[in-house]
Amino acid sequence: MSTSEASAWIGLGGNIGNVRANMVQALHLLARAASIRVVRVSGLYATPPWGKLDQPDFLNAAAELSTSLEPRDLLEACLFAEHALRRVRSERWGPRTIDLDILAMEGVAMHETGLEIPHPRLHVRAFALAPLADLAPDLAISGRTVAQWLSEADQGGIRRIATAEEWYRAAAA
Ligand code: A4P
Ligand code: MG
Repeated sequence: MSTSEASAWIGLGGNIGNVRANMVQALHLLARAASIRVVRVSGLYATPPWGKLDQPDFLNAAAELSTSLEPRDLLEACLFAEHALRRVRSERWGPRTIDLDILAMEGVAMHETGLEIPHPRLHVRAFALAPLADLAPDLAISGRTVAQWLSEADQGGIRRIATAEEWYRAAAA
């Protein structure tokens, strides 16, 4: 295992229950791991459902982490936090209390069963790109920057409803 730290960006989303509280909790659970630091958090976005349309709007955000974990172990930490928040998987792209995706990781490009980094659908999803652009607009994903992908994506209905200060730091204080 590598001992040096790398930046990682995760996407948070959900559309059942108190999603904002679940996101704060999820970040606290990740930060509790000795090998993960939460460096910065994006604004909070209300987003229309993508993929499966007959479900409530989502809340989405992103966070920049610094971690010495290998990608598989970071995924395990994300799955653990989802499980702790009683995430129930029913249908693909269906409603959820919390979803944590690894969007990108510094120096990592992997396409393995069960783990792809950068996230394979990131560049076409404004709900993930908009919060990520708060943190890393110049990050290169598949040959373009996050800001460039966002400008080409369908941003219809996406609204920034709170700053990081309002939704995360206030809850953490
Ligand atoms: N997996 C592979 N790569 C990754 C990665 N980079 N990060 C695997 C996280 N997981 C990754 O995920 C299934 C498996 O993907 C994981 O166990 C892991 O091994 P899941 O979260 O159980 O399944 P899912 O989320 O239902 O499917 P999928 O395709 O990952 O869906 P997404 O991409 O998470 O999309 N609309 C709006 N507005 N906002 C949303 O947040 N989210 C979704 C779900 C659909 N529509 C949405 C939103
Ligand atoms: Mg997912």
